[in-house]
Amino acid sequence: MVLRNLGSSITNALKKLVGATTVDADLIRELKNDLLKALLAADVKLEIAIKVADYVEERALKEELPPGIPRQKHIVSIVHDQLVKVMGAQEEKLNITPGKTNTLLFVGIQGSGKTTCVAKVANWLNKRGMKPSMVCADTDRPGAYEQLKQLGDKIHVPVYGDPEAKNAIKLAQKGVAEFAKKKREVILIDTAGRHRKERAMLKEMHDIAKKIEPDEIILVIDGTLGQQAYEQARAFAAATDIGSIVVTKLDGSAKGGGALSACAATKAPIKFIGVGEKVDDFEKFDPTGFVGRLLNMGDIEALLESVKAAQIEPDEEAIKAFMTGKFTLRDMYAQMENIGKMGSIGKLLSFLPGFSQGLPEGLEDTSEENMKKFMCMMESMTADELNEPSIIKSSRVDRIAKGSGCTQAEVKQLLKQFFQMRKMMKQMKKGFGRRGAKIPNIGNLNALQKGMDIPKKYRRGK
Ligand SMILES: Nc1nc2c(ncn2[C@@H]2O[C@H](COP(=O)(O)OP(=O)(O)OP(=O)(O)O)[C@@H](O)[C@H]2O)c(=O)[nH]1
Ligand SMILES: [Mg+2]
Repeated sequence: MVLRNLGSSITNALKKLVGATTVDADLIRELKNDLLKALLAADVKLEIAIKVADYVEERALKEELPPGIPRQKHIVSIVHDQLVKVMGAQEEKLNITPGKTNTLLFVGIQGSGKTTCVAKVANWLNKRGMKPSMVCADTDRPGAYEQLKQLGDKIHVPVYGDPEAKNAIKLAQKGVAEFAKKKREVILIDTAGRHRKERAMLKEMHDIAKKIEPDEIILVIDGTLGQQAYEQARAFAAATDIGSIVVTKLDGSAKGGGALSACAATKAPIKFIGVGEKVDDFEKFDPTGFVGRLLNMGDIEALLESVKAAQIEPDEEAIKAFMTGKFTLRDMYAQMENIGKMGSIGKLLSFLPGFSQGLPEGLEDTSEENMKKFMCMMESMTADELNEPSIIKSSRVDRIAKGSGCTQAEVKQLLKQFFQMRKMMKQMKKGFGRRGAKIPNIGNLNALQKGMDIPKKYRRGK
């Protein structure tokens, strides 16, 4: 079903957010647009998609962070919450009171899956030890009674109906009286399919509901409907009091977004979903679990954890040392170890004062391999060398190269980059005054590009 695609495109948008070094208004707007696109692609009605996306943006921008929660995590939970809210917030039970006769009235357009759904719910109740029964109040569709009877025989649930009857209201009343007498706990009433523009049919539905006074009216919606689902649901909600929704046919190529729109139109919760033609192809609907699976929350949580593990704030001393040029290979090594947990070189820069923007796109992969080599080389160095790399002359270069399985040129490359970086730090310090502990936000990468020997093709503005 396409709702899964909805899930994966939102998941991708969330992963982009989680992996970002900084979360600013631009990134939140990007997330909002991705969310909007994903909802529209899943056939969610435009107004509803806009409402969800706008609300996510507003909350992400305005809400204060709960203590100890990273902004990324907070925004992920906002997206999750909003989607759950659209779907009805919590798992809802059928309105059934044990020990009394409960009536459930099923309504919906032609072919939406009502009759199948009546049998599915009856089967579901039967398996849970209740005593269901089914009434065919469809006087419109040829063979309606036979269809329900066949299903009833299969699931061992009694069926009331009269293929010759013409009055659906009377038929429903008779059926309810019959099963109430027999002390069946739940009476499920199947009705004729109707179109939202067929006034007489909608009135008939309204009249059945008025006479029977069911404990719950269940709107059966075809999950493959798409955008029309909203208007359908609204017309039904206007004609009668919809208590819950069952979305059917979510097994095939259903986009499912229509169902989300239908929920918004009736304000009624989805209680079950149909996922196939057989009576057992039926699931209880739990919005939190559903959205969690849809968004692949397990994956996102794991990613959030890895980001947290890598988010080791540089302390004041480290920043001072950094800014006064006392940056050693040891510091570089420690930073790289942190990066290893994250697997992204761009993240290194977010630890360094002033480089909140990360590396230009495309550079990360190339550099990551170099970084691994650099780490091997550093492991072959002595403590003195790590503390003061300027003592590394040619014989030491040779030893380090052999010890790390790298070439001498590569060792020299590491040293060159290190010294350039240290020089750049000194220059930055001059540029930003003497308050070394303050983190400057330079907002561009020019200085870094000069300092890090970035290949021309990756440089900005070249
Ligand atoms: N794939 C799939 N097919 C379904 C599902 N639910 C119902 N169907 C099929 O949809 C078709 C219509 O189902 P019905 O239960 O007869 O629909 P209805 O709303 O009672 O139809 P009318 O009484 O004519 O208005 C049948 O072929 C069912 O097998 C479902 O969850 N998945
Ligand atoms: Mg039917």
